[in-house]
Amino acid sequence: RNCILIGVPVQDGAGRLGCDMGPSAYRTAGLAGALQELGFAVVDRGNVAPAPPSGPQAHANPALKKLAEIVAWTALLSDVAFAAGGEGLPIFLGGDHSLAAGTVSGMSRRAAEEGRDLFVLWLDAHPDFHTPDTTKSGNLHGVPMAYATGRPGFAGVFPPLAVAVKPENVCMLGLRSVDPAERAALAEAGVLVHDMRAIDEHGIAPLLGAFLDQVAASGGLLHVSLDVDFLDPAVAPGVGTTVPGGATFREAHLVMEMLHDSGLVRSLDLVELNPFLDERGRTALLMVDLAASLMGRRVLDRPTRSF
Ligand code: DIR
Ligand code: MN
Ligand code: MN
Ligand code: MN
Repeated sequence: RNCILIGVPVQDGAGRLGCDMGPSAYRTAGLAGALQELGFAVVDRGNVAPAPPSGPQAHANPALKKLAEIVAWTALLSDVAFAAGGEGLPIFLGGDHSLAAGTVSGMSRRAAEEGRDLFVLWLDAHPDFHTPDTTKSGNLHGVPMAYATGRPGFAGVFPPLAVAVKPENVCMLGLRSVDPAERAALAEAGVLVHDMRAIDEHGIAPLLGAFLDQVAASGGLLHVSLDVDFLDPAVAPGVGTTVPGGATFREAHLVMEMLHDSGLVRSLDLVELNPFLDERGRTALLMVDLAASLMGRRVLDRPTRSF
């Protein structure tokens, strides 16, 4: 019942400033106290930071922004996640979504160390499945899942990947903004993707439930990466890349409570919160409530599924 909070104030992967304030906002919104109330021993490690790169890193795609900086964050976070994943349940307080290049690759190595597969639940409006060659915006928060699943285009650019996540072990939920190059790459890789239309047609519970059954059946570890823009902007305005038509307050809570009941979650990213764009902390508070639900806060007791 160890919970490790790790602040990751990276903002160089996003197109605008402000995500560096995310870790402070989660602390101000009471994340540690909420977890302690649920019975966890909480250790807040403070914020981590890589040494600044000595100079820019060259690449054929002139659109790329802050490549050397994000490469440094990825190398650091991969080691931090691998270590923390062996000591308790790490919660990475972003920071923009580029941090997942490090956290997912580090947790993948951790799972392999235990002789198991890493599974990833990606809750996001975007698949973040660009490579350094295909991104048009050049914002590197758009590439972490392509990196972590070992897509071509990262060799000699990003840190070498110890253990790639199998694309079929990834479930993306909530997609509604997918660039053409990402759509093609997702289909080719065989990632399980549920866009908002799938959620509307089937409901979110059966889609998530089928994935959790798959994780349980394989005995894998589950990493959850929650991007604020998974949520509808009406309930979560504090993010730089709002996309209309996102998950509702109730859908998001249902996802978190199902994740808790599964007993499968080993690590969590809370990413893309931009406190500069928030309304009096409401997005930070909602993200804390969702994290608490994932960690066991509930209305009435229900049987926990024992896998
Ligand atoms: C878009 C937006 N696909 C890009 N990506 C993200 O810039 O490549 N927004 N991750 O949050
Ligand atoms: Mn994202
Ligand atoms: Mn997003
Ligand atoms: Mn709840």
